[in-house]
Amino acid sequence: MTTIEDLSEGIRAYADLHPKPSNIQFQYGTAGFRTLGVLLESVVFRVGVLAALRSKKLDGKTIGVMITASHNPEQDNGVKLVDPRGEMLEAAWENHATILANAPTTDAFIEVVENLIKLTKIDLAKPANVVYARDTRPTGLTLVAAFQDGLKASGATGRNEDIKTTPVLHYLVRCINSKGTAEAYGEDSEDGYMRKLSGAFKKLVAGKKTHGLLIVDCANGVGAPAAKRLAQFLGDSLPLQLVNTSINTEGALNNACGADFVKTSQRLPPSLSGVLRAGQRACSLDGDADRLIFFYLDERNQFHLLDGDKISALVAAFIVEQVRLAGLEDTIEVGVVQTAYANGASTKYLAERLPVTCVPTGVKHLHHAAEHYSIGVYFEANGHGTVLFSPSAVAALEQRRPSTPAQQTALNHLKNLIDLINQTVGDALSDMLLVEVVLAHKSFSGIEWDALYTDLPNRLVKVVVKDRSVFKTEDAERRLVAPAGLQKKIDELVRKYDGGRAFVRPSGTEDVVRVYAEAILRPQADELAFKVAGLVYDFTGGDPVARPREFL
Ligand code: 16G
Ligand code: MG
Repeated sequence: MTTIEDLSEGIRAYADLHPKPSNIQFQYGTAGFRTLGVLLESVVFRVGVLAALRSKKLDGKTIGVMITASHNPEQDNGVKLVDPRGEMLEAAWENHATILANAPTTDAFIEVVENLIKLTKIDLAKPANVVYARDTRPTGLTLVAAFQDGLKASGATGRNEDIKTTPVLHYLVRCINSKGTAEAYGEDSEDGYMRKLSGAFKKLVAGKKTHGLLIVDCANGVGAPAAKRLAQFLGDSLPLQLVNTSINTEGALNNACGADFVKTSQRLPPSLSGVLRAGQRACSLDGDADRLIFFYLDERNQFHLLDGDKISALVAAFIVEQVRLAGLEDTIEVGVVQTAYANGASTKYLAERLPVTCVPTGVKHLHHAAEHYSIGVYFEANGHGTVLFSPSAVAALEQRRPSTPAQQTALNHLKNLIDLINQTVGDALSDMLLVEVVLAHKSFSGIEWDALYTDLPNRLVKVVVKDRSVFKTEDAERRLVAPAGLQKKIDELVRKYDGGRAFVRPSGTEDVVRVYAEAILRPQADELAFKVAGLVYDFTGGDPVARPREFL
């Protein structure tokens, strides 16, 4: 397609097959478009056109598209775009995506496409290349077909990767675009990814003891086939027992299992009771395998969560240690990025050892902040995160001439970590191997890892309000600026609680306001959360009769 007329004609030939539902407004949010899968056909068709345009805009570089709704219920689906280096879509284009998705008719859609081409000065003569994949959801295949129509309508070349994890798709995008350059990221195939990760893992644990069988809860999602393949590559270096692998059982995806279930309900997936033994460690992936939560049962069969904060503490301390052992502490600064949801005890533990930054919720904020450190460790408490090695850190590692065998060993470890850790996005399988490396090096079981610090009791509640857009935050979402006066009331309340901390923010993914509270004692954390929720409810002029009982 080299002219606007050709493109308009192409779109006209397909767009009416995928009309926009009239009563819905779509929004490209923190995780792309996400809603009931059956409502998304028009959106994915248009994302096909958008991905083609994005590729043309970037001189034919390959753009990634992932069809997934991650940890959401099985009937939901979603779609997001991946930029050429494997990172999330540039913010300005999120806006373009929303506009394209909401054009009410084919004519209106063609008009906004033409406007976008003019506005962003796209040369339509450039090629368009797109690689795409989906998770295991039942609506995935139909949506892929609609998406392919979008590619056909715009004359783009598509590469169908079928069922893949979100992090593998990000990996592939980076590999394809960096092929043949000095920054070549790896072989552009899932097996290439498996080889890279497992190869680095084996080098990092050579001569160390891993702690027996690791149970992996695959959330009955796309992580299951990927973990199965990874287990073959790992062989004896890390025995895995995969559970919740039923990707074809209706209703099973993310149902009472997976990282989101474990983190939110703070308990063992019922499917693991009788499977997980006391002292043994296990981990849960989410529905698209970009989030990871560990846990174990103690000798009294009590459940213990090892969440993103615990992963961050374990990994950051290990990397700091290796940098020091390599004699590079003056050259490489390791820093950590968290959000307001990070447990206060984790922030204290980390801040005593290295610089810590707090940013608003959402992976893109953490990712960008982590890029400012030479080695940036970022994890959300919910288990999404990774470690970024900056070009200057990579160069420092390459140039370093070690003067002792111990320095040489630490240097090798750091270089292998670059290969082990997915540099494009949080990756449950890569993070799982990373945790296992550190545990093997430290001879830690889950119990010693958990003992790095003790979580402050905390409570998360959501409040349904009339209009969540009236809630405005500052200071990385830790304080409210609107509605006026509410923050002062929260401050007065928090002061009454020993070790109390609480904050309120509008959700980016649901029509609710979230309240987080922590305190030294469990009942106090609960009480503080509910009292703040009550304040939120009152301030939004809610009907007192309808005021939920637990907020009283
Ligand atoms: C999205 C974000 C996740 C964040 C969550 C918060 C990405 C890829 N995902 O799932 O990072 O923790 O939203 O949800 O950015 P909330 O705004 O509803 O609390
Ligand atoms: Mg996910």
